[in-house]
Amino acid sequence: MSITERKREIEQEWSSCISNNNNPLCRANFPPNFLFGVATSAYQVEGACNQGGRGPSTWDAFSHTEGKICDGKDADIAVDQYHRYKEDIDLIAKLGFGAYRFSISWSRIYPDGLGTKVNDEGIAHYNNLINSLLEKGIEPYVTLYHWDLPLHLHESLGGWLNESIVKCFAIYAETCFASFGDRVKKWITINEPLQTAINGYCTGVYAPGKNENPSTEPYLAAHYQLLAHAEAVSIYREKFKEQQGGEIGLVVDCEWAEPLSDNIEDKNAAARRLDFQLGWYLDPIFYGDYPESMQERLGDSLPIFSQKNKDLLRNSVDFVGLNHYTSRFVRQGTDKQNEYYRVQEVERIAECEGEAIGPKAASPWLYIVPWGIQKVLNYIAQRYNNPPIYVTENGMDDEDNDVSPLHEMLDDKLRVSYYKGYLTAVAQAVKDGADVRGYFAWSLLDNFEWQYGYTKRFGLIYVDFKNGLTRHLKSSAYWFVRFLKGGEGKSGKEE
Ligand code: GBH
Repeated sequence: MSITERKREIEQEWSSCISNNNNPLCRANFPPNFLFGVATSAYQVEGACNQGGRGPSTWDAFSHTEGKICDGKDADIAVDQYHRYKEDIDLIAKLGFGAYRFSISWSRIYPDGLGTKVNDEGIAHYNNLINSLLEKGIEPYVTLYHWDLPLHLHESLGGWLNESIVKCFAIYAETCFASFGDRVKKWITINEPLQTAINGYCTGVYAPGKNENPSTEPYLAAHYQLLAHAEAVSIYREKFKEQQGGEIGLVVDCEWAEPLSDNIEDKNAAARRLDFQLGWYLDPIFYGDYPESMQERLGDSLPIFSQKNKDLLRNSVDFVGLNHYTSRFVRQGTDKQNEYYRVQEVERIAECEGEAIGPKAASPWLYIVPWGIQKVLNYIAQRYNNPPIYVTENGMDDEDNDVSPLHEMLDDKLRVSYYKGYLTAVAQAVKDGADVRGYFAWSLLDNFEWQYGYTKRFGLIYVDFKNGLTRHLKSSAYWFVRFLKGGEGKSGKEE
């Protein structure tokens, strides 16, 4: 079947489903207690890399290495949220979001990561951030690890490849629970362990930039991330949960994999693709071990869980966080470039014979496919017995450009239509029965987009990097203001 035919089939199904249901989209399509928030991560927004006693992270070292970041920039200053958090919190309040998902920089708490001496200035900074959020009625959703590993842990231990990192993470996590848990009720241990495993240790496009052992190291890095997660959760549950009354989870990322045809080979390939993204992390948590398809294909490269590991991992989440941006058609095939896809025997297809799976955003990987999020949410609900889910990131990027006047950059019509489409699909998944409790837009503001530097803009708020990092609301931010007030759609008026 051609991509054109397959796409037409799915889109017909999708458009008949939305025209029967929640059209036009409005707040009332979601349950009244459904949470809307906005997200960032420490390295991408904080800056102040040498201030407040912060130690260096692997991303400092990586971004300072020539050739790693496409515009040659780093996040030493980023959008300076470390100093401007009050202004940013005012903006979150103005937009009407009920929650802010941010991450703590591990090396602000323990500058060398070892967990011997806590940096009080780091603790004070996050206390200020959390208190300011609460003053405005914004709930903090706190990620402990969003890729910025204390550099010393990489240099002295080999980072995620060494089992002793599990202990270091546990100490760090415990310090955070003890310091902030009286006010933070939602914890996320690790953001997208898949990306650290693959881009950190297979392709090397993320810190620490390793690609020498692509058929073994990613699986080791994933293994110790899972164990670190489980250890932190067990500490939270044993020492803090009863008194503090919060919840803890993990954030996984998954692009939807749609079989290109009804052939059994393609269906199996798409199923494997999901195993190698989601099952890799969620199967050990819900079922105690890696998916069979991974065990079969990886053999000895896949580490083994001891009984003790399995017991610790099992049910080690109160909720699943899902980061989702895009989808692909998938068929059985070989990818000779990338060891991770080669071993899965899958080929991901975004464009074929001039037809794409959806319109393109700025990042080369990001195609706009709203129906994909409904499918991935329903898949998680079915496969893992309907756990509580938060969509912890969803959004799209525009290309930075020097020529367009500001007012054009601010009128981000494509982003507005992205959010309308994806939120419609999330509402649909809720109606289908998936236990989705909340949704976070990525991102609050334009920021350091990893290997793409500042060339890609994901923000609802524009940051003028040439003029003192001033913040300007984009059309999508105004769209959220209306949507969150319950106005959007009610008049029946479409923009
Ligand atoms: C999220 O990852 C991150 O959590 C967030 O920090 C980031 O800013 C946001 O995405 C936007 O990128 O080039 O084909 O190898 C989302 C998962 C991981 C998806 C890297 C794209 C690169 C694909 N992303 N991946 S490719």
